[in-house]
Amino acid sequence: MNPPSAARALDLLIVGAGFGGLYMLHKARRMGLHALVLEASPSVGGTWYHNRYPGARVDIQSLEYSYSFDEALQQEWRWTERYAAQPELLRYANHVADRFGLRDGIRFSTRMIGAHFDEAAREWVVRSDLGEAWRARFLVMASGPLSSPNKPDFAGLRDFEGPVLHTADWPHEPVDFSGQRVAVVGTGSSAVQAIPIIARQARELTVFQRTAAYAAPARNGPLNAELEARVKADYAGFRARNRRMHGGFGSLLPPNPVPALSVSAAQRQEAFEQRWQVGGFALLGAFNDLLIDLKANETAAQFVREKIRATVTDPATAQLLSPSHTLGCKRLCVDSGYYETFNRPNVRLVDISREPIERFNRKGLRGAGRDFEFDALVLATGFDAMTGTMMRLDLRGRGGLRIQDKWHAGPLNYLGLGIAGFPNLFNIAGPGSTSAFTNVIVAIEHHVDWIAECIAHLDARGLRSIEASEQAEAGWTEHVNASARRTVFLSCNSWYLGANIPGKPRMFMPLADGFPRYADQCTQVAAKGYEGFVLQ
Ligand code: N01
Repeated sequence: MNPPSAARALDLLIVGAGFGGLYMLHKARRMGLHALVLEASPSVGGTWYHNRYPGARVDIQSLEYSYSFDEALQQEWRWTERYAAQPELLRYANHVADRFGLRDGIRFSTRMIGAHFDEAAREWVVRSDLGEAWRARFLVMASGPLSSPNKPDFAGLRDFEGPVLHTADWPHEPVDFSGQRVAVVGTGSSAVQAIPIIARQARELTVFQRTAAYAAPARNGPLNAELEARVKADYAGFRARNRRMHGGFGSLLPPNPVPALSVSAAQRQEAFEQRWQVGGFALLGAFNDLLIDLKANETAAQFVREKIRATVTDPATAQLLSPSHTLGCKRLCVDSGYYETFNRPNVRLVDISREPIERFNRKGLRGAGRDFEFDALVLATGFDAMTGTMMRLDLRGRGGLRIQDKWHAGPLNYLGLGIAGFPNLFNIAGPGSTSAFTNVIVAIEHHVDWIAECIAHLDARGLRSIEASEQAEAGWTEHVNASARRTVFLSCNSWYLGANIPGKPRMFMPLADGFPRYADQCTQVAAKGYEGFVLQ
């Protein structure tokens, strides 16, 4: 890709108009920078644009999962439910785009396909699928950690005559399963949300499960007006308290600061039960060691298995639905009637853990040693998480270094924000940061603010490039690994590890250290003149 002379010049080129890209654009404009967003879709919203499967909703309370950067915005916006559903989240993203006049800074239906760093000019030359090119001083990847759907290469899938839908790439026209026999492959968060609703519509639903999921009840409902008023009376204080929480949310019910095995079995049961009644991720905060001590974790896992047994009437199905891995090692699902759905006469669960799907055919599939027929197929098979989107790009840094070569053994980075060999490129909510373990809007706002300050720092000093040093990068990679080793997260196969994608290098990608500590580290790096980065 030769740098085209006609390429238009920008301060910032931002990839993606989800929550990260929208705020980055707004922030850049406030700084007087000339910025442009490239967005492959025809509209804003990112993950909430694509994941429109039935039942899609956020798993962090909406009063928390929302922007904090503008007081008027957070005061005026009214969520209708405790956990907003996808259409409402999409309306919110559109509202933000309109309220801050962002649309004219976004090139829609334009996919960024590659970017090469021009060392002489110290600029990125970015190309779109429409053959256009831009030169930008900085490239900001706001393409999202969960934006490349995982579509497994099942044998014979093309032979299947019915519709094949993926939860992360759901059609925009309404999908009506009435009277149909539907198959769902996968039982992660997306499936757990979709299955109860599909089961109510379809004539017959067959769920193919490779690994059973832990799900805690959302206890969703209309947003409590008294709570909303209380939060809005001091929204800034509420946000600040959340930013001091490990995951950037949850200050309404902080974790219990004692280890699980320091109390009696009866006290443990009571603590779990209280949190179960609150719903959502509250369960994981019942004790302070559930995600770092396997024995403590097992007490909570056992509690959930008992709930499954008490809910699902057929003992064999209950047994199959009971996970054996560590609770929370794969992200805890937050559900509305998931386990109950398996009591319906039109729903059956098929274990494919030992005998996987062999192949699809015109009428259905052969798996678990049997043939199954259905009219429509839903793949709820997740994402090539954290790196999938970047690894599909023709992204080349200094000396033509390809991102595929740089990351062949895993996503090396420094602070999650920079990559050695890729000057002036910033990554929002990607690997090496706490993004996947954090209320992602908190993670996004933090990254955008940090990037903005960094650019202001460079500009104030007449510096033209910033690049992570290889030494800092190696240290950070070890830090991310060491943080994971102090937790239970290495005890199962998850997308955090890249284990859901055949052939993907296994490297624990998100930082499990907690948002407050991570944010402090980022602040200190900046305060020390961007220690670990080379500025020129
Ligand atoms: O994807 P997943 P997801 N054959 O990877 C199975 C966020 N999110 O879209 O566990 C058969 O969790 C796979 O099996 P296994 C959230 O961060 C949030 O559900 O690999 N099965 C698994 O059961 C979440 O963690 C919400 O053995 C195959 C499922 O497909 C992340 O997105 C809602 C298979 C994939 O589960 C991903 O969730 C939705 C194969 N070849 C998503 N390949 C909220 O609530 C995969 N599977 C906000």
